[in-house]
Amino acid sequence: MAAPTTIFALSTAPGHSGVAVIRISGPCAGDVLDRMSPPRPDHRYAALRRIRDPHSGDLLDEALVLWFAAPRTETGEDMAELHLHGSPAVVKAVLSALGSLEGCRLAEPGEFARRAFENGKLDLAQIEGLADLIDAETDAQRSQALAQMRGALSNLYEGWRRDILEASALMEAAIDFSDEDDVATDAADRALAIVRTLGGEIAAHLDDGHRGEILRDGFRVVLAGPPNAGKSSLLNALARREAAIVSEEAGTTRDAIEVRLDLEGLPVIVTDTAGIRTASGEVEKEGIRRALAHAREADLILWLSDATAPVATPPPEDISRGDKFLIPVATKIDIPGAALSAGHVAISAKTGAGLPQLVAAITAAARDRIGASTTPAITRERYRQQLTQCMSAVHAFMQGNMMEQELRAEDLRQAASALGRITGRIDVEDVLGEIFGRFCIGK
Ligand SMILES: Nc1nc2c(ncn2[C@@H]2O[C@H](COP(=O)(O)OP(=O)(O)OP(=O)(O)O)[C@@H](O)[C@H]2O)c(=O)[nH]1
Ligand SMILES: [Mg+2]
Repeated sequence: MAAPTTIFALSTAPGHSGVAVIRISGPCAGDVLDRMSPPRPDHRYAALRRIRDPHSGDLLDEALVLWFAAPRTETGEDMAELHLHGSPAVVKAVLSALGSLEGCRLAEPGEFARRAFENGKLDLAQIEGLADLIDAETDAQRSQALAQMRGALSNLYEGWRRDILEASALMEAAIDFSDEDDVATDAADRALAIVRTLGGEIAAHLDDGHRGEILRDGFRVVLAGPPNAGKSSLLNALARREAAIVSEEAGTTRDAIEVRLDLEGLPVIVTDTAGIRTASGEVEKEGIRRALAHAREADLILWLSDATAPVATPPPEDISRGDKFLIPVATKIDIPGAALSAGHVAISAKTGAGLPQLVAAITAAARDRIGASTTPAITRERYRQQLTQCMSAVHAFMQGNMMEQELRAEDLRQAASALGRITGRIDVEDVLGEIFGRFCIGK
């Protein structure tokens, strides 16, 4: 294999900032420092240096420079960091100087993480945890992502894979000793016992109510109800800004409008939708179709009714999935004569009355679904698919005929491969591009 090229990129957000960090990884990282900011600091030390253009000798910046010698680095390669003054002009000048050096080029999105994976520094599940940590917006997301990056899921899945490999070894022994009945039966029984326990653990892990995925993606709350119920007014009150247009005209909202809230560390996405009624216009009809679709996919529906309306409109049958998924809300209780009905959270978007109670009810529903469990949860559909495949191989093994030892050994191989694909131990070429491509440049 040819020596890898040396890659570099701005690793902090572009724009004006106090500091901008450029990272360099690859065999020339040390030479780059020797040429642009000599002398090179000691391994893992920082030093103040003048950064110069390697060809003209022009002074580009004065900066803190760090040197990390392979293999104890983030990517496993030689690495350097330049902590420049955070101005677009400084960054541009230094990037262009780096690009002029032979063997150096700008990194592609996710390329630092990819090298860390290829050099065995992080496995795929850990890298996906790292991506989630960079994207985390709330405290609970941060803590889930950090645990995953530090190996919480990888350790769980690798532990299970080791159990399967142990069962596989027992099945191989059963095959080798198939003419000695007791030895073969004994080995197969022990394999079966291991797989049974494991099957129970994986089934419990899969049956998690999608809490890890909801935490990662956000708990989805949909504001629904008849036109003019006050949905957009409530959205604005929750967001504390004029996110949606409010008017006394019925049928104002057409497109679904989303705001993201952080409720006690839990990520909550609130969506305002078109008022549901029998509409005649095509645009409004499409708005209502979308409103119903959002409501069906919601983790929680707030069904709003105007407390001053003569008759309350009940939610349509096809969006109600039981009490757990719907909170009835009576709106506009500041208006004299508003009638309060039992079981409703009563609010006024105008005065703010009842909003703390409503927010508390949303937070409680989100906490109930996401939970505060100490065991790591499945955070991606990719893991769920592999775990499901693993489970079907485990079932095939448990239900299959133990006399057909080769077939049972094959079941176990498939179960182990499914788990290995999550951490990237095997067969992962097809998912790599997709996973790393979603990172920004410099990660
Ligand atoms: N007094 C009072 N008026 C309110 C309150 N909430 C909403 N309104 C009024 O009710 C009317 C409709 O409010 P919107 O928030 O636009 O209602 P909506 O449910 O989004 O309506 P559509 O988008 O048409 O479905 C507006 O004139 C609001 O000012 C409230 O708490 N108190
Ligand atoms: Mg509206």
